[in-house]
Amino acid sequence: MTIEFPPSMQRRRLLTHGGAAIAASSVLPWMRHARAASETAVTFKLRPASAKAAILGEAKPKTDVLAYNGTVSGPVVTTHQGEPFSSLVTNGIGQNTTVHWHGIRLPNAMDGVPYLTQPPIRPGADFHYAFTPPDAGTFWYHPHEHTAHQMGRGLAGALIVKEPEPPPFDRDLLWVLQDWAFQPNDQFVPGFDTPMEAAMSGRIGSVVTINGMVPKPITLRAGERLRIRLVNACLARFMALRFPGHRVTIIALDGQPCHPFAPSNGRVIIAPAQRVDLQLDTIGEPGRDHPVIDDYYGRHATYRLVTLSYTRQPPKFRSLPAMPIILPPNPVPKPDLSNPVRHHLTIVGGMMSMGMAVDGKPAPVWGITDGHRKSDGMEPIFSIPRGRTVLLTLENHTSFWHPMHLHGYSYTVLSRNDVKEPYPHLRDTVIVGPKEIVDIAFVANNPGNWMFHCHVIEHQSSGLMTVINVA
Ligand SMILES: [Cu+2]
Repeated sequence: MTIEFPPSMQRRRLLTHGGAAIAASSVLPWMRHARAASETAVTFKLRPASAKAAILGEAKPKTDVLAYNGTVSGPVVTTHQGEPFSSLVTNGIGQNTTVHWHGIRLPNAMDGVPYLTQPPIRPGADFHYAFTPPDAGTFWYHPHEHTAHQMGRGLAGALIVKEPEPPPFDRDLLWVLQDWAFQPNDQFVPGFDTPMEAAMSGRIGSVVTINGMVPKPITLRAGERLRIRLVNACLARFMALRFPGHRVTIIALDGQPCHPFAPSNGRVIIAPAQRVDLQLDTIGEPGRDHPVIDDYYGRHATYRLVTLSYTRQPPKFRSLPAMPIILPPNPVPKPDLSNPVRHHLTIVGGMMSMGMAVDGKPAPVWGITDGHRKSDGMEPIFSIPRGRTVLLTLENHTSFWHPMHLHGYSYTVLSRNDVKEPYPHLRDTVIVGPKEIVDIAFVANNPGNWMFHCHVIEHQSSGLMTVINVA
């Protein structure tokens, strides 16, 4: 089984070696003896730079983008659970940048947050990232400096950490989802990160792409079992994907395997920065087409994301659907809820709290408070003793949805509005709806200063961020 990408995205495989057995312990692999450097001398080179991309299809003019190694979305970085990985990033754009390896539980110095975990990578300079991913799953990478401008122009890519033993899917599909606001001349609408975008729901583009291109029909054969890895790399767009004619099963969230479950009302909700791994059994008839629909923003904004197009071949010999495939669990330590450290953070701001910007125009103000004070830049809002379980209550006082991302950790989502989650699961980015209260918990086993922020990028850049310290 291989991970399939469009031909334009195929890249040489990075680290290919036999799978090492992963001990299911709470000890993070980088704390164990790393393998000799000579065994893993391969370094994945990433160079963000200006490029032109055929986002709208080959027949249309190309769009000026920012791209890792010349492709939008970026090259698929494939690595292996528990094995050392490294990447040399050379800044080819005229602006500071960094790379954040979203969802990976890695050492703080490798987290890619400028002025917090590293100095920014200046134009022409480089930075060497190295870490050993403890968890197999679907992750991604993107800049954490001038994020709305750089990610909004194309800088984002998938990071796949493979299981030691490949799960028995017939095919493994990757869908990096991005959206774009185009002008009639096929270039981006200028003015990323505007006060208006920040005050509302962020920049939501009109063109949605899979792996950097307006999708063509995806060919399927009846009787196959597919893994579909969804990565929402949009600045601000939420999605609710429906697969009429199919039953889909969610098998992992934010890279972390979960107890397989059918999405509520058949809608696979995926917020900016979230990932969902689906099992889709191709139970359609040979020769038939089935749409994939996104109806997150209601009836008037519903559109067909892509068409699943069955070949005329007879079904592969198999009776489908069968039981869902359960992915092996990752070694994330279980929270001890008998005596947790408790904290409560409140999300405030939005349209109703426009402040005054320097130029006299109103500017939105978002923020996170602990009840006494508002978060202030890179100053930690609280500190947790290492090894303790944290029970963190997130309260959203605003009228907007916020996908809240904690760096360096995968946390358990316990409850919403005091109602236990039907399927307890791990996340690195959880949606906190308008006026909603969400309880999360994690074992603070990874020391450092970790960013905690909304992944609607325009919200983050106008204040919806803070830092949590693990001492
Ligand atoms: Cu937000």
